[in-house]
Amino acid sequence: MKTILITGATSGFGLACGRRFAAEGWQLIITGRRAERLQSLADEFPDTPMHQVMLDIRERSQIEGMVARLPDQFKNIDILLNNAGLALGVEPAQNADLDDWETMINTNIKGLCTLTRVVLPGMVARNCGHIINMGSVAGTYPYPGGNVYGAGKAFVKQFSKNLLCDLVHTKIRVTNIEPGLCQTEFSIVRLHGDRKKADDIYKGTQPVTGDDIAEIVHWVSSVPAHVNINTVEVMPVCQSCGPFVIHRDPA
Ligand code: NDP
Ligand code: 8X3
Repeated sequence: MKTILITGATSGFGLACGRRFAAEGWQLIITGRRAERLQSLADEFPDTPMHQVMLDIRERSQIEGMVARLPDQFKNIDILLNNAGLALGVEPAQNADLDDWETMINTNIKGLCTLTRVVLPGMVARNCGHIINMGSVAGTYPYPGGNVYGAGKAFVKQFSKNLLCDLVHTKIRVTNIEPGLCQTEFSIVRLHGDRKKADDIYKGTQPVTGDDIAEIVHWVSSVPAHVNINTVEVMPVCQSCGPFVIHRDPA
């Protein structure tokens, strides 16, 4: 039975991927801070072996402890899905909350790097595995208020490509998924719990869903073993890029 470790399996993409891989007969290591949500995912699939770990990805000691204490049955990780992450705030840089910036950096960059570093030696020793990172279109296209969130996803993009360089002599695959407008709890979190404002973001659109992303994550992992999907950029059909903005001084 193959094993996938999913960070952020309590909501959105991670939860949808958990359901998808469980339905495909994989066993799961599911992580997140909300233990009751991990339990309810496990309850949905009583026949699927699921190892639940309440984990704050910002804490190196928790990551090291989780991997060191994996039960034998779950030690050989086939896919690491580095999905846990968040955006906080939409303020311009000069007004942004430094605590929000620190949380994004510690979650989206530090947490992702630390877990990757801790899991990789096992994959290299077995000469197999797949690291799937959750990047974002924000890592490629700048927008007002994207500041540290977008810069963090640009880090994830480059980290993914650099991993491929270090692992070129192995059979390990690395993929960066870069979604655009998707409806999950993402906007509620970004807007500090303002559900009305979060709902407004999706008004009149048909956003990408968690299930759509789970389909893509499953697809990148099921192409032939000699094929590496480096990057998948995905937007809903209703989304595109804007023109350059030019500020002109009054004549
Ligand atoms: P959700 O808010 O629905 O899910 C985020 C997940 O991340 C939750 O399971 C949450 O778990 C987990 N998480 C956040 N902080 C921590 C932490 N400190 N420790 C452990 N887990 C944490 O959002 P999405 O599913 O949309 O987001 C998943 C990923 O996709 C993120 O990396 C996001 O940046 C990225 N993304 C999202 C897009 C979107 O529009 N939705 C588009 C592009 C990329 P818990 O709170 O239980 O700890
Ligand atoms: C989430 C997509 O455009 O809100 O990463 O930054 S966006």
